[in-house]
Amino acid sequence: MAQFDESKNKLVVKIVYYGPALSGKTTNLMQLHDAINPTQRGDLLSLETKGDRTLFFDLLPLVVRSKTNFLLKIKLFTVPGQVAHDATRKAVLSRADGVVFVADSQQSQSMSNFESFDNLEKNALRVGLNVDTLPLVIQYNKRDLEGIEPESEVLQRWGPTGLPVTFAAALKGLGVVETFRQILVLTYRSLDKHHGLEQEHGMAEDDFLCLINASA
Ligand SMILES: Nc1nc2c(ncn2[C@@H]2O[C@H](COP(=O)(O)OP(=O)(O)O)[C@@H](O)[C@H]2O)c(=O)[nH]1
Ligand SMILES: [Mg+2]
Repeated sequence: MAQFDESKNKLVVKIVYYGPALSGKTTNLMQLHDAINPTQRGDLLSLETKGDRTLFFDLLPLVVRSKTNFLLKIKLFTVPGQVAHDATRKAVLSRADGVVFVADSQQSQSMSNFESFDNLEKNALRVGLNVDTLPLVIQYNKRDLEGIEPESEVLQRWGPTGLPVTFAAALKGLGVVETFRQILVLTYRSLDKHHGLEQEHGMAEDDFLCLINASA
C-alpha cells in the first residue's frame, strides 16, 4: 500500500516486476531507465547476490509532480527469479501497489512461468495483497526468439483471468514502455480510488503518464 509522508505532500508508490529467472525483468528496467526523461528518474540500482548470476533486486526510482506541486515517488523493483530466493521475493512484493508479471515466451519456459505465477499468488497472500484487485499486467517477453508460444495461445490461456497481456522483446526495447503505460494507468486508478489523487492532491492521470509521454 502506498505511503504518505507526514506532511501529506508526498506519496511513495511501489511497482514490482515479478517472474521466473531470466525472463527479462532487469532488462525491462534498463530500457525504462533509458526511455524516461532524466529529470524524472534516478539511477538504476542493482544489488547482486554474491557469486550468483542473479540480481538480488533492482530499483529504479522515478518522480512525478502534479501542477499543485504534490510529489509522487514511484519505486520500480525487480525480484530475483530463482526458487531459492523466495524470502527476498516476498519482501520485495510486500506493500506493492502494482505488479508486472514478466513471462518468458519460450515454449521450454512455460512450466517456469506457471510456477512463478503460482509463487506470486502465494506470496501475495502471505503479504496481505489481494491478487483479485491488485493492479497487474502480464508481459510475454522475448518475442524475438524462435520456439515461442503463439500469441493466440497466450491470449486464450490468460483471457479468462481478464488480466491485460502485453507482448515484448525487451532486449530490443519493444513493448517495454507500453507494458509500463498499462501498469501506470491501472496503478493510478487504484491509488486515485483509495487516496483521492485527483480530488485531494490535484494529480491527474496525465501527470502520471507524463513519465512516458515525454519520451514517446
Ligand atoms: N532474445 C531476448 N533476450 C532477452 C530479452 N529480454 C531479456 N533477454 C536476455 O535474457 C537474459 C536475462 O535477462 P534479465 O533481464 O537479466 O532477466 P531477469 O532475471 O528476469 O532479470 C539476458 O541475457 C537478457 O539479455 C528479449 O526480449 N529477447
Ligand atoms: Mg534480474
